[in-house]
Parts: sequence; structure tokens; C-alpha cells
Amino acid sequence: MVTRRGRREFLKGSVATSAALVAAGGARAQTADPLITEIQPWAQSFGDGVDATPYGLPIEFESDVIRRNVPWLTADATSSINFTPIHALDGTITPQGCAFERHHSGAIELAKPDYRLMINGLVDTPLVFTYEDLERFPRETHVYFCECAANTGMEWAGAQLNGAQFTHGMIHNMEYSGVPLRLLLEEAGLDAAGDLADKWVYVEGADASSNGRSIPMEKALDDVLVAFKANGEALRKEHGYPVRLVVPGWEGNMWVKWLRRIEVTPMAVQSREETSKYTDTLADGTSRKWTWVMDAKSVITSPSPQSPITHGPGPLVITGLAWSGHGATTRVDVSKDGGKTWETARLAAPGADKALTRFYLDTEWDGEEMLLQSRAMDETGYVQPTKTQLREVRGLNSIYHNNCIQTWWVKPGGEAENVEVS
Ligand SMILES: Nc1nc2c(c(=O)[nH]1)N[C@H]1C(S)=C(S)[C@@H](COP(=O)(O)O)O[C@H]1N2
Ligand SMILES: [Mo]
Repeated sequence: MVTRRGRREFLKGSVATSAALVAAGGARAQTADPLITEIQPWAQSFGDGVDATPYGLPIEFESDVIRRNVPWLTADATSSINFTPIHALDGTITPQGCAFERHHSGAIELAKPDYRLMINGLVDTPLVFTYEDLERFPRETHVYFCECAANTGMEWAGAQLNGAQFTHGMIHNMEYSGVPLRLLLEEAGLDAAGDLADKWVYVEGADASSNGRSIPMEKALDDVLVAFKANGEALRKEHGYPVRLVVPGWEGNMWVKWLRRIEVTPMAVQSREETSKYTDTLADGTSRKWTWVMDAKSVITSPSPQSPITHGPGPLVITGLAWSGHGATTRVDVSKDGGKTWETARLAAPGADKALTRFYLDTEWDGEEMLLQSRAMDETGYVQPTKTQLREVRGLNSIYHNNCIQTWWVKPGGEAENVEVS
């Protein structure tokens, strides 16, 4: 493999077999390097005892890998958004501590003993569950992405925010444990609802905003979870502790946090969050209501503006994330020339249903500028559109559901910038 890539020169006189080691100049013993030749302070005394950190946080050297917000986007921090540092993460699971937050009236503190979930409306027996009641229903565990419909929403009119965290960071991907909503609805009895085909559930949270949304019964009975654990531990306060709704593949706004009520209704409620907000403006100025599913999308997380190339020409790992609300990601292509030519990337694992997929392109950088793009395909055969294609339908004044191909202009020095290609 190394020979095929023409790197024989690098390997001469070296025992290393790892291309990365060679590229880093680390293959040959650096006899003058004190980090190799001298006993370092951390080896001259003891480290911290096991009682030092009952619940661990990232080491101080990683203190820049944090959620960040863009203050000018919203009037204040309680009805606002911050962004996952996707440029600095690898794999697919988002740690809760840096997973983006979106609140309409702030993150509330709701203790388990005070928690109640009511199911009412067109059911045989209206019910109220405590947290402990929920724990006694059969449970499932699944990994799903949650993407705010406004992710990439600032980019419609032009390349705007300089970093993958800000352009694509309204997304997280966690392993949720919870009770299928179907089981709770069946417990309340759906006979009273009659023909389920045209019924809805209206879901709302315990926070002041309530964030009420209508969900068609077909989805409610399919894969929606009433979740209380994420990545193995309790949900964090900001993600809806103690219970949130998980609506796989559908826009984040429907993932109601601090879930307090589920009403079976004969029609959609037409709440604020599904009329004046979370509807899509089209090129002709009309609005399209209810785009629930998040279409296939991808982004290169490194190199990217916050994760520039810090080495010279030679081996380069290009990596990013891909996802689709319609199912599994089947393929991701990467372009270095703004979409003229494409190479198929390697998926770290076969694409999972409605969950993030990590892709890698192990390549050779010639030190010249690149116009990096990625393009996702999902199991329905759908191909992520270019910005031009999307604008033909949606125009420039849209906000939500921007899943277009992103371009990073990587300059000869390795820095990257958010740009558009036409
Ligand atoms: N109760 C309640 N649920 C809510 C919201 C809210 O403000 N209140 N925000 C919604 C929006 S718009 C999104 S994108 C997701 C964000 O979930 P997160 O904060 O866990 O990232 O929660 C949704 N659920
Ligand atoms: Mo959202």
C-alpha cells in the first residue's frame, strides 16, 4: 500500500510500517529529544489517587472541545442554541457534556419524584405515570441522531459561519434507553380513538415554552421512544432530565424534553412550533408545512476551519459525519476539487438506521489548495444535493432543512475556510 502511494522514499532506513508515523517524522529514533532521553516529571512522582475525581471531566488540555454559541443569533441565552464541537470529535457517539442544546425557555430542573407523564385525549383510560412506573415497562436501547431543523440554516444566502461546529453542530448522536411510546399508548388503550390511520398525538414538555408538537399516529406507534438514559447514564438536565421523547430521523423540535403530556387527538393541533416556526419557505415565497424527516446530509469535520491541517504534504486523513432520517447511510463520496471529481470514502462501520456514520478518506495531500466536499447517499437511493440544486427549490430566504453539500476551501498552508462553489 505504501509503495503504491509512492512513499518508498519516506520509508528508507526505517523500521516503521505505519504510514502515519512516517509522515509525522517519528519513525526514526530522535536521540536528542529529551522527551525520549530524560525521565519526565510525570514519571518521578505519583499521579492522582482514585478518589480524586469521582465523576471525570476531560483533561485540561482538551478544554477547547466545548459547546459554543453565537451570541448575535438570538436575543438572549434562554431561548437559544449552542453547537456540538463536531470538528474535534471522532467516532459517532456524542458525549452528553458537549452535545448541542436548544431551549425555548431555558433548561429546567425537574426531579424524578416530581415527574409525571399524562396520557389523555382519545384513549380508553387516561393515565398518569410516575418515573418509577415508566421503569417497569419493557425497555429498548437504540442509537439515533437528533438534528435541529435549523442546522445549517444560516447558510442559505451565502457561506456565513466559519467552522463545522457552527454550520453543522446542531446535531448529536446518542444511545438512548427507554420505553417504546407504543407500549404506553396501548396501556391507555387506543380503541376509543377508532381508526388510527388519521389520529395524532400531541406531545408537550413541562418547561414554560411546552414546545408542543403533533406527531402522526403511524410514527408514534413505530419507533418513538420515551427515553430516560443517554449513552448509558441519566439524561443531562439540558437534554430533558428525567424523560424526553426520541423521534428517530425526524426534526429535533419534535424530540420533546421534560415530557409531561401526550394527548391522542383527531387532528394536528397546529401549535406555534408547527405553523409560524418549523415550516419551510420555498423559492416562490410560499411556505411548505411539516417537513418532519431530516434528509440525507454529511459534512467533513476535519480538515475544516476549526481543524486545519497542521502538517506538510503527505498522508492526510479526511474525516466526517453522514446521516439520514430515512434510514442508513450507504455511501459517502469526497471531492477535493469542488465537486468535479469524487472518491468513495471508507465507512468506519456499516451505516446504521437514523444514526450518524463516520467516514474516512485516507489520502495523500500534495500541499496544494483543495475545495473539499462530501456527499452522502442513503438506503432509499437519495443523494445529498448541491447548494445550487437546493436553492432552485428553496430560494435564499429559507431557514430550516438545509442539507446541501458543504465546501471547505483548504489553502496551501492548511487553513480552511467556509466557501461556496457555483
Ligand atoms: N420541552 C422542550 N422540548 C424541546 C425544546 C424545548 O425548548 N422545550 N427544544 C426542541 C428543539 S427545537 C430541539 S432542536 C431539541 C434539542 O434537543 P437538545 O437540547 O437535547 O439538543 O429539543 C426539542 N425539544
Ligand atoms: Mo430545533
